[in-house]
Amino acid sequence: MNLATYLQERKTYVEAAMEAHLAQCTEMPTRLREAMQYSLTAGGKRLRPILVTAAAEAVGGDAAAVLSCACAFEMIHTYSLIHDDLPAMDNDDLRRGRPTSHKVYGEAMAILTGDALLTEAFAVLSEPSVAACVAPEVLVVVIHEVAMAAGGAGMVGGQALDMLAEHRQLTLPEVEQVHRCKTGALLQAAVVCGARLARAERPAVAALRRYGAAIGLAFQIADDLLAIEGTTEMLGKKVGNDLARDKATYPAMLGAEAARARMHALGAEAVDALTDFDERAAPLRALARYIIERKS
Ligand code: GRG
Repeated sequence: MNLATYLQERKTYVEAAMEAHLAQCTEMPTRLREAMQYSLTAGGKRLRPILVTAAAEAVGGDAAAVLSCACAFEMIHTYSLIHDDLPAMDNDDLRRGRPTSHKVYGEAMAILTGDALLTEAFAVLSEPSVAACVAPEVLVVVIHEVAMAAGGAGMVGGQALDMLAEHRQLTLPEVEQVHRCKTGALLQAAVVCGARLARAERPAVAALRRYGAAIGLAFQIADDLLAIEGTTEMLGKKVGNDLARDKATYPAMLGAEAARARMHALGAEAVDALTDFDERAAPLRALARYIIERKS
């Protein structure tokens, strides 16, 4: 398979679905909808929604049937970026190559935009057209998985741990815990939810959970390496912020080479988790490689 073509096709597919959804959100204030649209359409790799569709297909499901769930993951991810960029957090001016939400809409509206995207994600996940096609017991499990990954035990909790750890010496297991929650939880849940909606058997879900955990941590190590070795043009955001804030990362703790070795080992672990899957998991295998080799 040609990964570049696959990624581009999937990106277009997911973006069209998000645009269509936003066009239907006519009951919210126009300015809020504009701000949601501004951040949602700013680009980005769309990795989480692509993982939802790839995982569904890996277990014999259909990408179209999990498209709402895919959009929900991108909405949650985008909300986290908006809030992460706020002056109270990372105070960044640039995201996805554009001025950050609070720079354009002001802090209060940026907070509300993040809140609305998070809430909208659950509306999309549970909208009647989805609920009509998915067994209620499956949908409830998926909604719970998303909530746990996004909330205090997952992404938000990881962000809190990260914040509390600034200027404090963390151990490597503590750094790993921060990464697994802050970044890994949502990536892992994207894979698991795609598979669950496609009615995957229990062993397949367990294998995909292992795959998701490995790519989740590898993704963050890759991100931390890019933060040292990348440029603003490549990444669409300011580089060097983590160093300035004295954040604990794998490269900072182990050095770039050892961090890279750990990242490659995690990539291999992810591919290994897919041993019992057939050719339909080819995109997931390619995505594991992409996550560690990406330049943005
Ligand atoms: C709830 C405020 C709040 C934060 C949650 C995810 C997160 C924690 C903060 C976002 C900032 C950050 C550095 C997160 C680590 C995960 C990460 C590298 C996000 C960037 O993801 P990409 O590279 O972004 O997939 P694109 O723009 O391609 O979608």
